[in-house]
Amino acid sequence: WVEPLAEGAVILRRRARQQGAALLASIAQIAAQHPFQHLITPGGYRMSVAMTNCGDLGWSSGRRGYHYSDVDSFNGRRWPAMPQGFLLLAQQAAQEAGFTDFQPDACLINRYEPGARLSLHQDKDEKDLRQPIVSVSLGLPAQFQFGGFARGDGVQRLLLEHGDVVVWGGPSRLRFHGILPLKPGEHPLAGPYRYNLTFRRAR
Ligand code: MD5
Ligand code: FE
Repeated sequence: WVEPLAEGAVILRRRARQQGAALLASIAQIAAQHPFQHLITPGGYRMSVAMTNCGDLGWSSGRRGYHYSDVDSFNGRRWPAMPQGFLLLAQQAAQEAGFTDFQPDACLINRYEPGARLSLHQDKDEKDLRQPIVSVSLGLPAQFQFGGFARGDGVQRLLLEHGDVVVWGGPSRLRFHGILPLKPGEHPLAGPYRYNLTFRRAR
């Protein structure tokens, strides 16, 4: 069932729960060829979140900035195709939230270990910001911070749990957001981690 969070943003609680094990198995397959990496920010910091990608394009960060690339800088090879189940889930969730014809070409896979966090930021490295972002949470729960359109605006907190799907579109596409440091725990399917799949139309 669809629960509006803000204009353009809806949460589909537990929407992906029944597919959780299959999604995690696909993540493991992708990571076997394209390992999770702690990327370096343009400011020179090592990210506490580890990342890999699938789809035509993958998000990356380095000293020269943030960008999308069709190859993994770890091994110079193209990212693996999005598994059919990833694409179907992203497209169905977008549709349920009112976004038809969502054609993601990038899926960033974030892995949070205990203490890992994502500080407040906006996602604006994509060409067409009218396209929504679909995010799928798996494994350990995390506190999500959901802010306004300026860094200093107040933030709402939202607990994101295994199987939760959020569609960020319309004006909410450009809200500041982040993840508070992950609390340690053990998830029956994901072990000590939280994973997040982020589906985007990058170009
Ligand atoms: C996560 N990842 O839980 C989040 C899920 C990232 C990232 O933020 O950039 O990898 S995506 C949450 C999101 C995306 C776009 C807009 C908004 C939230 N928003 O307006 O709040 O690992
Ligand atoms: Fe983000």
